Amino acid sequence: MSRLIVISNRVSAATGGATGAQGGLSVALTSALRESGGLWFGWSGNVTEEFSGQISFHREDGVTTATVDLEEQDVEEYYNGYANRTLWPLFHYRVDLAEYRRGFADGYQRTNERFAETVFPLIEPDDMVWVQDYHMIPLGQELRKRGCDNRIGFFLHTPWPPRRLLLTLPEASDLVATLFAYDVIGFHTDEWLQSFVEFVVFESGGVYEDGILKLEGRQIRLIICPIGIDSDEFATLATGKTAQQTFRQMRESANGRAMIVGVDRLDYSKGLEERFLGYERFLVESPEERKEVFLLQIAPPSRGTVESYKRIRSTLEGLSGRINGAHADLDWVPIRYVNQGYPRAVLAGVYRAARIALVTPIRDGMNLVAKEFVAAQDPEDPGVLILSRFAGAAVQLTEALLINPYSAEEMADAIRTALAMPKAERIRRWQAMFEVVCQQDVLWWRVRFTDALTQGHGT
Ligand code: ADQ
Repeated sequence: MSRLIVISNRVSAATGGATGAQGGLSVALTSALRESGGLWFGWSGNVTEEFSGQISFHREDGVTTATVDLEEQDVEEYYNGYANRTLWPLFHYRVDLAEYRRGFADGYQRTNERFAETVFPLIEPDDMVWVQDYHMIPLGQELRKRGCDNRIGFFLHTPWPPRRLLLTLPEASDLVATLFAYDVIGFHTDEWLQSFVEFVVFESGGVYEDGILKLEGRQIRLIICPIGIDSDEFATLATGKTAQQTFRQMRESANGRAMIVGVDRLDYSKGLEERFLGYERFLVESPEERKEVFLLQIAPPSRGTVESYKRIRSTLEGLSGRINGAHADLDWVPIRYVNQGYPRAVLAGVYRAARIALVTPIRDGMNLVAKEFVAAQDPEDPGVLILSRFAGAAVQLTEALLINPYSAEEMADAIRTALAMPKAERIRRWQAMFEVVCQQDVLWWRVRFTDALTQGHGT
């Protein structure tokens, strides 16, 4: 068995990184790393005066992590800059928010070179290298330049944008070309994969056939590999003591009303503004039903130093204030808007107490909240999932009420449909979704990717 080397921007499972998917992801990767005796490399999250490439090793639960500090300029240009202000908005179709600056692009490239320089000496001849996410697109190529001929795979956790959107990025073709260094590239859905293929075929002259992309004398295997959650853990959490306690608290404070829940990082890609507007429309259109429900929106702030995140935060504060001001009564507030994170066990109890979940991103690579909600439900009396068509999860969770989040009307209709849905239908829909969530869990995802990497050595 080859050792697995995982490389991602942030390593620490406990402290939480940019993608926030630590729970299941770290469980899945940790077990693979433990079994294969590999290691996990990335940024420590710390800033140093001058980059030294000095690695801090840490060993816990049979897993070795190796981290490196970055200079302030790296963090500014690579992380806050190119990753969060250029690629993230662009990859979520928000060209209007994307900032294209040579300084960011250069800092991104430089930092990836630094990562490659640092991690390369740790890689042994038979190791399998797995690079995660948009922070590290050029890393594989930088490893190749240094003589690494190991199998190297790349997985993208976000959507891949359509060709014409990607073309707005000045260095798009060069960035895409760095991906040709990988042996396997994985996407959550066929849609993201096809967008990538279209770019490469049109702009770089590649040929795509039977899952293999051929160009520049190389063969790259492209796979659809939707990430899952640790469904066993989540279903167990949902009936545990903490979750039960939370469940009771929520039901008590709901006072007989149906709870609609939203749980998201405070990010413009999550469609929170659209969600509030859709919910407001429901309040206006359904005077009879509106006081029978309330919306609990949990949204811990993320990437708070970036201007577009400050803006979305203040927009949501304004909107929730306006909606509550216009509709609240002496004994009822339509939106409970909470800006903090909670332990997973508490979230599980919140999900279970909800009658409806609103998961309405304008774009999302996958969306794990949708899957966590499903896993946490009571099989005898499950809630209804209202899910954006533009989340990767919509491909698997077809029994959700699928909506277009840009349409407040569709959202309001879906809330009414969910409230009126007979128990038998709720159970039928939930069972179909629960089966997928359990079968295609995070372990399934990891094995699917590493199997492809084991077989698919590019030439
Ligand atoms: P994210 O954009 O962070 O991940 P998501 O998949 O929804 O989005 O994962 C969020 C995680 O954070 C969930 O596990 C959720 O429970 C947790 N979380 C959110 N709010 C929380 C709160 N208030 N308290 C505690 N925990 C909270 C990126 C991509 C996604 C993709 C994942 C994995 O953007 O599309 O699904 O990576 O590939």
